[in-house]
Amino acid sequence: MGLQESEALDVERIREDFPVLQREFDGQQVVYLDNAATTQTPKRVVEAISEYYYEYNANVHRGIHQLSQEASIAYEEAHDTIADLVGADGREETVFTKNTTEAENLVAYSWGLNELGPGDEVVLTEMEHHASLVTWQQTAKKTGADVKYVPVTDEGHLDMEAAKELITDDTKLVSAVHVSNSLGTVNPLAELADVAHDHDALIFGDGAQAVPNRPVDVKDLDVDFYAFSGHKMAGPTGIGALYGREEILEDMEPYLYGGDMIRKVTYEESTWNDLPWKFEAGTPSIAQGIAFAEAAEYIDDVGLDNIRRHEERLTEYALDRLAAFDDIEIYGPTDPTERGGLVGFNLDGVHAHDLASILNDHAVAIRAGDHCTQPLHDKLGVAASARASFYLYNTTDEIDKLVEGLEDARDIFA
Ligand code: C6P
Repeated sequence: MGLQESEALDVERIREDFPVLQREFDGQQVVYLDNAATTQTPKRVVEAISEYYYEYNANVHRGIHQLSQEASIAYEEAHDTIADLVGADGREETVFTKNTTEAENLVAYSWGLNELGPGDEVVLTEMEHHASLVTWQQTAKKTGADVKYVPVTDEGHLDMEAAKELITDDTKLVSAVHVSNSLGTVNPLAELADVAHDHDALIFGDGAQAVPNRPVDVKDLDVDFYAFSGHKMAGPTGIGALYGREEILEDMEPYLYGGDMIRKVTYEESTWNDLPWKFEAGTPSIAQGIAFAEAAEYIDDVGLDNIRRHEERLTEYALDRLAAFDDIEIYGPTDPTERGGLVGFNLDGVHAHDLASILNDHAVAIRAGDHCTQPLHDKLGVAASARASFYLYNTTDEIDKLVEGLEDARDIFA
């Protein structure tokens, strides 16, 4: 299979949008398979940033002058675009944050510290990223609440029967990763939301690995909070979003205090601005916010269903090729339609870091480590795993190069 053969996407055309993919190391063209960490940025997103700086760089919500008005409108409209991307009811439900991690912390500080107490429970999954796991673990410690974990089965799925037992009337929040960044598992978030709501608990969906590569509708999922990062969806670093149900965000305390998040300030008292600005204190990441919206439009133009199908196809191909070796252990579900576009694995006798280093000699970029899921790796009985993760510009030829690199690693360590 080659570059042209993707049924879902014109990959050859798409690759022209990403100049970095032309880079060569020692005469070898880079094969970028570290997209779950950060995706590459298409020209039009980079251009949105330079256009802002060249044409209308100014602070937002502060100036009467033309440049500030243009910047304010573009920054505000970026919220509408991001709201549309995930089916939120508008900018009121769409807070810009630095990334997914900050969105988790925003809810933990603003909601968790005020709403949780002794006897309350927060239910997470065993496959949570540290962004959620550490945040809720520490929030529980501060408030006296307990944390429980929905187990992961040997096949890499959430044990939903156990989830139904664990989520009780004591549960105040369920936080679950939508697509696991280590196993690739797509979790039944809507089903978890039903269980949480049956017990009057809120549910937080971590969409860092879902929004970039599949259609997401927060209303269909019926989640109360949902977070994602710009840099994993063809956008810039330094920007992400928190979706929150409007009535919940209205009731929440601000996360950071300062300029722009207030309505009226006296020496004694302050009142808060409208949503979402109540949660965006100080000068925000204006260029990044505008480029975030450009990235959302880019992936929407390509078609999120097309991206999902393309990733499924690449995942199926990678799973097939890797499964052909009996010294490779693959983590997560075996069915490519039940997982996102990434494959975590280990090659017998070769540490994941050594593997990544040998692959780097082949100009193949993968990630090795615990992928910020240390407890999950402990459960798998390994300190680290190698992970190849795909995006809309990857090809089966690139997966062949990954496999060539693995064969080289095997020869070196044999
Ligand atoms: N995962 C990875 O290589 P930030 O860093 O805030 O943009 O995203 C945090 C995060 C939260 N949830 C999930 C499921 C994630 O995958 C990530 C980021 C990267 O897997 C860096 S550890």
